[in-house]
Amino acid sequence: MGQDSTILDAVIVGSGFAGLYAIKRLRDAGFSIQAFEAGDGIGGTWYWNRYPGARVDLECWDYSYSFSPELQDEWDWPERYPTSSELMRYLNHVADRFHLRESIQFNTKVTSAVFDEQANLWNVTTSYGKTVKARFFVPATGVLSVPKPPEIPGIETFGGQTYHTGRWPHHEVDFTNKRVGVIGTGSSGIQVIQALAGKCKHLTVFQRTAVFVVPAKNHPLTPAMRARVRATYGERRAISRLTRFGIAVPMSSESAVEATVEERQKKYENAWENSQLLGFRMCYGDILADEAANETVAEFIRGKIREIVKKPDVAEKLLPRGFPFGTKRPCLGDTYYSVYNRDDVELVDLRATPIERIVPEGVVTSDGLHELDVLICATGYDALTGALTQIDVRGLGGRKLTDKWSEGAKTYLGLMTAGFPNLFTVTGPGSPGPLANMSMSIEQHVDWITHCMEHLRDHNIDRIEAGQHAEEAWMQHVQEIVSRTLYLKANSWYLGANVPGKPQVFLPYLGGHGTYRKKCDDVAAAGYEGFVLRHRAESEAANEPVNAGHGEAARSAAAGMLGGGA
Ligand code: NA7
Repeated sequence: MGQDSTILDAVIVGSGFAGLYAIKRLRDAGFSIQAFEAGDGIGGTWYWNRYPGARVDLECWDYSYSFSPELQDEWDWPERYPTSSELMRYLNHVADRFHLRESIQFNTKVTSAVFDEQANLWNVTTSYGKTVKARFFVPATGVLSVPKPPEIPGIETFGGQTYHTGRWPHHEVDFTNKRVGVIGTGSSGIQVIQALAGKCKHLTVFQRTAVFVVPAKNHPLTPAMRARVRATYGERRAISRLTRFGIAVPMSSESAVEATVEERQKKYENAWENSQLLGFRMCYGDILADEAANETVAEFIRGKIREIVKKPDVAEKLLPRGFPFGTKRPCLGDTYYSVYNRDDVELVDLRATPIERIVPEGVVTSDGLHELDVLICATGYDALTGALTQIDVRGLGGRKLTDKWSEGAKTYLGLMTAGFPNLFTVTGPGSPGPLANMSMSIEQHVDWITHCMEHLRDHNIDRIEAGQHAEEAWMQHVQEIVSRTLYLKANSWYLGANVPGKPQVFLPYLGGHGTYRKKCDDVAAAGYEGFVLRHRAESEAANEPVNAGHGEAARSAAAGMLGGGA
């Protein structure tokens, strides 16, 4: 892009799904880039999440790159839901096939990124103390990458081994004859509990909130199954790009409350037997919007739990209550409820008997000491914003990103945040991100960012920034869409509720992947409406925005654009 060879076009942070694709796309477009990765290998979230039972909860056909038909055709997934090690194998293959490793500096944490507004450059400093200059800063740091340990008094005094699922060691952990405790029953906890039941001496599950767990129906894939998907893979991907969740699954527009009991039962039985993560949500159009509709699913699943779990008092504790189905991410598990029929698995309901402290011997709840040799914290992440706010990011006027986001993250389209020019957030807060197929969301964002950077290069524009009014309008729209749903009725990580002191703002955009994609494309086609662009010459002269004076126009354009709804 530029003349000075010491100045990069972009610094990318991370080498998970997003970082790898950003390296590929930006390099192919002729940009000079450097990626930094904190780990000593690629994989991002999957590099760190190697706990027993770790696997993705979307089918392999959807949770994988779509940019290369050759890659799609040559890669043989062994199972419907790949384990973390299968995903690592895949991502390493991608890195090798497209020669991406040469652009990554491993074992290197980005510690700060400071925008030089005279030069329109990001000064990016790493853990080695070295600073590189780049026109664009592209943190592809993931939405679930900063583990959130539980804040329990005495945790540091525990005498056995302590692990967090999101920072699992890269060596084998031996559980034979160990008394293992798991705190947390989200997706990670559910997976690790299923993997360890029967593989250790005794398993104690510390449950604060019972979640909905629906059957995974995971199975090995045969060549015939793969061939069937490949025959229409292009079509499947094309449909996925238009759908609400970025997956080609038909969504019913019928109402659960208007359906008869028999109709509902038939649909729900079918979803239970032939499930995938979205199965129940797809049964009726009002499940995520209407409490009575939602309760029909919730009660169906509670009925299944009562059937599977033999001890009625344990079944009662496992019944999810107090939040609508789907508003905390449902979990997948084929054996989860049945593990509680084992004598060596114990469920501790923390609502009835809360944890008081951790001592060298184990966990003390209000009903006494639970002795443990191993403590596994499956307590989730500082999601969506945690990784970016760990970096000391400073924009115009030296303003810290953490100050700007102190009352909740704000972005325009989840792509940029006002006051921080030339910084692109991949699947950032305000985009559908984790509420759609992440791999598809990542590709859509990186493609958009690449096109945007090409546009800037072609038009000699050296600065792009989210317009303040467009950002305000977008975040209002994000809130308006979620307020039409039941999502605000749950204390979820979508809201930041799991991190004490974090502002509670619902951050993912719920308008749907397809709708959102179109909005992003329309904005770009309209000359990056709502963004403020500045030509190089103008930057040097008077800092006059190219589309300044369009403030009101941008505002009303943004408002018009937002009219579409979910
Ligand atoms: P989640 O879904 O955030 O789950 C964390 C779990 O840990 C959840 O059950 C929490 O209960 C529990 N938790 C957190 N802190 C504590 C303390 N202090 N004491 C007891 N229990 C606690 O994280 P996951 O890693 O399982 O999954 C994250 C995403 O990865 C998932 O949504 C998928 O998209 C993949 P709570 O519900 O807050 O009462």
